[in-house]
Amino acid sequence: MAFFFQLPLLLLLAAAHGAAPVLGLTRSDFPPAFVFGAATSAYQYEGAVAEDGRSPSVWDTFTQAGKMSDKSTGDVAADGYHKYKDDVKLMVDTNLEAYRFSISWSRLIPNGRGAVNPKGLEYYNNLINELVQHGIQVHVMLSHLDFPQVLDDEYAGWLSPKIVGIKKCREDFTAFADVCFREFGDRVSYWTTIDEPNVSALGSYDNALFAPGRCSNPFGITNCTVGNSTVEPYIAAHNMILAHASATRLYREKYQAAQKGGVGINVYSSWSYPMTNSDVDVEAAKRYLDFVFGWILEPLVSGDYPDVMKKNVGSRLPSFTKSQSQVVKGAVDFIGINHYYSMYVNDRPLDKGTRDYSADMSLYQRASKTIPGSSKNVPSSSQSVASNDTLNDTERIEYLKSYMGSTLKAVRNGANVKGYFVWSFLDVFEFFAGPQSRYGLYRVDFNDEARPRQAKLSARWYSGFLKNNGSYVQNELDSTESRALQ
Ligand SMILES: *[C@@H]1O[C@H](CO)[C@@H](O)[C@H](O)[C@H]1NC(C)=O
Ligand SMILES: *[C@@H]1O[C@H](CO)[C@@H](O)[C@H](O)[C@H]1NC(C)=O
Ligand SMILES: *[C@@H]1O[C@H](CO)[C@@H](O)[C@H](O)[C@H]1NC(C)=O
Ligand SMILES: *[C@@H]1O[C@H](CO)[C@@H](O)[C@H](O)[C@H]1NC(C)=O
Ligand SMILES: *[C@@H]1O[C@H](CO)[C@@H](O)[C@H](O)[C@H]1NC(C)=O
Ligand SMILES: CC(=O)N[C@H]1CO[C@H](CO)[C@@H](O)[C@@H]1O
Repeated sequence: MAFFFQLPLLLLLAAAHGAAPVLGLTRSDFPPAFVFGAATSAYQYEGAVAEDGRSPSVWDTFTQAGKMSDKSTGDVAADGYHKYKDDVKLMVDTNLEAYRFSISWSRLIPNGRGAVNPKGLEYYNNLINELVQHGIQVHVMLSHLDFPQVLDDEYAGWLSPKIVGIKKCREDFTAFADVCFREFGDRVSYWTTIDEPNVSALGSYDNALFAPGRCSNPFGITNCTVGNSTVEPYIAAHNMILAHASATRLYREKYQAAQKGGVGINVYSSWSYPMTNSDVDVEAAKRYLDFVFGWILEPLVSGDYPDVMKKNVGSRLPSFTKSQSQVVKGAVDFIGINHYYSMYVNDRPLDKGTRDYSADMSLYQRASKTIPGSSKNVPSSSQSVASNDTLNDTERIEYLKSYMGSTLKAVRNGANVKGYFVWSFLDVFEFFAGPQSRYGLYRVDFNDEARPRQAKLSARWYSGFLKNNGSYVQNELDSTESRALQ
């Protein structure tokens, strides 16, 4: 099984955990077939939300209702729908070897199922052709948090509470995947079905940070009026796993022989460290991994959820029928690992009352061993880096160096890692904070209608690394720095 690391440019803890930069790291230290890329996603990048036949996704509804803390929307985002050709040129400047983007389901199939939108098809064909012509390997994500609003209206999207609904959701996702494999599979060999099911299940159905924003009190960030935080995240993730498996099976049966590609899923993957050496904390750190990775990956490996999840969640955790279990088991050609940071974990007795996913984990987590106050989401220190709008983003370069160095160590230790993708190629509309959060190698000016791009120092650095086999010779960095800052 192969792994693609897809590392968002967040901080930091990994640096404290043996991710020290490997001195003398060069492109050719990595196997030639290893790919270095960068990524974006449809809603975050494209804009043009009401253009050329695209129908709304749940994120349009969510942001247009003013649910982002800064009231921002992705209506224009980075305007990639109109600027993709220029962006591919920037990718060429960056010597990017691979690019991962996602397909807007509601642009390609506006009714959620049925007729394909010719304009949507044309856009993705153009983008893919542009990449192929420039020798950039194409990686496609099928579902990156956005989802046609019509399907949410019809059967609550990933929830599909009735059996028929569940089946239908799977059918619709598989049919969407089928269109993508059929139309683009001659040029695309790397398919990821679903981005971070954990994040999507919890953000959308537990804490309501993400569209469609369902939750039940007291678990949401808002006054919850619709949803059920104790059960819905588990149902959603269950359906995502089934949908993933179903699309994978379709690809294997219908396309793989001719197209020779593969299908994977990507998981959110913070590592955990026990806060103390006590048995209960060590146990809690393992339980954390079972909840974070195991929730999604254990079914794909063994056909069932981790035991500790079954125990703590009980009847709220859906179960796989025998035949579902067979479809799910082994349904993955590669795994994408989205890594942001690691957590310190303490045991906490299981609450007796109403529990959601966090409570089911039965632990406390915090981003720092020394700074108390646990963070439910990202450590605040990482937000400050993302909100730093400087072009002189030396911290981002340090972060990349250190993660790439650790990835190289893993490769040398025998890990079958096949690639590394930076999140994000350019600044995009971030799901957590709209345009306030900037992870891009390229800066996008969201205050300017034309959305101009500017290379950050990290783009120059990455470009040099990829081109010059060694690149971050200091004097070169100095000269690119002055160029980047002009
Ligand atoms: C929460 O929403 C409900 C239903 O819309 C409303 O009746 C209630 O007043 C709201 N509570 C608060 C604290 O806003
Ligand atoms: C959520 O679902 C569970 C299990 O069906 C049920 O016991 C609970 O009352 C529901 N909670 C809400 C807020 O609807
Ligand atoms: C860029 O940032 C680094 C580290 O913070 C600093 O040493 C350097 O002087 C800065 N360069 C410019 C041109 O501001
Ligand atoms: C932004 O980052 C630069 C260099 O990476 C640093 O010098 C500067 O202090 C940071 N600014 C803020 C507001 O954190
Ligand atoms: C790249 O650099 C490494 C280390 O300096 C060197 O061993 C290798 O031969 C170089 N490869 C190429 C293709 O230049
Ligand atoms: C346990 C775990 O990793 N949960 C993460 C899943 O995604 C949410 C974002 O919605 C994170 O906040 C959680 O930490």
